[in-house]
Amino acid sequence: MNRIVTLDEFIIHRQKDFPFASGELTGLLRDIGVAAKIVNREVNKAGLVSILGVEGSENTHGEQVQKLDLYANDKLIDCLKNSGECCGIASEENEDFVQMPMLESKNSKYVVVFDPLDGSSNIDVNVSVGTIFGIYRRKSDSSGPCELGDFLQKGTELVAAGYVIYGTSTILVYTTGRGVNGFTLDPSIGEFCLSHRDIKIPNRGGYYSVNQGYYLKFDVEMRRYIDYCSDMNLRLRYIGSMVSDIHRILFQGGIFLYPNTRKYPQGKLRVLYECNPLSYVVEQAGGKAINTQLNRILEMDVTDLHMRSTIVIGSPDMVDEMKEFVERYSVPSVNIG
Ligand code: P6P
Repeated sequence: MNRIVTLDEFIIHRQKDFPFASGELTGLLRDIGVAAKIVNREVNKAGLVSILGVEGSENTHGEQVQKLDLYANDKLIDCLKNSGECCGIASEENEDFVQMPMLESKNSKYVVVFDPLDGSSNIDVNVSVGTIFGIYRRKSDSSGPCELGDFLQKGTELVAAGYVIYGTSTILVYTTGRGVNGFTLDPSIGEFCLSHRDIKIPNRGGYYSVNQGYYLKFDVEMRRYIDYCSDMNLRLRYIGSMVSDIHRILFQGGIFLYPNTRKYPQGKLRVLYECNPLSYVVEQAGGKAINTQLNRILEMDVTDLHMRSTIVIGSPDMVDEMKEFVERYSVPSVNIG
């Protein structure tokens, strides 16, 4: 039987990969692990306590906020604030970035972005949800407060990224640019334990993941590709929680698409705390992530904390195939002056 390797032990051991690491990144990853355990506890008993149901408020995107969204957001901020390892955070639930108190002892070098509870509309029906996070090195002077520019960085600048999926088991998956590893929470000891070492995405898989309900609203090249997936007898799996759909694809192969629709002409998913962190993980596992203009997600300029993008992400051979459909069938937009 393999020896149990906890997340903390793994992070500290891997710190040696970063010769100039001062332990701050290690501390940040551990803080996120603690927050995930706290959120997991509430997600798992959401049906038992009165934190279900719509908070009533709306978040910055005009979406009804579930109480668990707010709870997860608060816990992540609290955990990151306590250790002083980061100077600021940007969250789906906050219109602007949040300045962390400048603890005298630390001129923290990092900022953290996260979607505290992705797919939260699934909470009430006990379907998997997740937390997505990314860590950037700040660009502003570490002697002062963080600035907007610290967050508006390309995905290629990510120092670390990952997600937690609260499903049949709770799994934390992350990368620091040297491969992808997964840790399953063992409730009996309250530790995330290494369960999926050096994850590699299959070159192709038997699933495609898209909201088929929007089919008639997709551009022609997207409809042609979805028809092709169906002709190839791929199975459609779409949970409405990006973390869950990407997690399946990471392990079984496949492709996830969220193209532009009339409601979301730029695409629905947010670049900073959904597309970039998940694209970083998928690329580190050998996959690809582009937008429907065929640009690499991680190289997109981030011009707003909540900017949205289309995304096509998953097994490399399948993303390449989809690119061929766009090149073959896309109708150049006619400039009518
Ligand atoms: P739709 C959840 O709200 C989310 O941001 C992603 O997790 C998910 O993939 C997508 O939106 C679902 O959107 O329009 O298909 O309901």
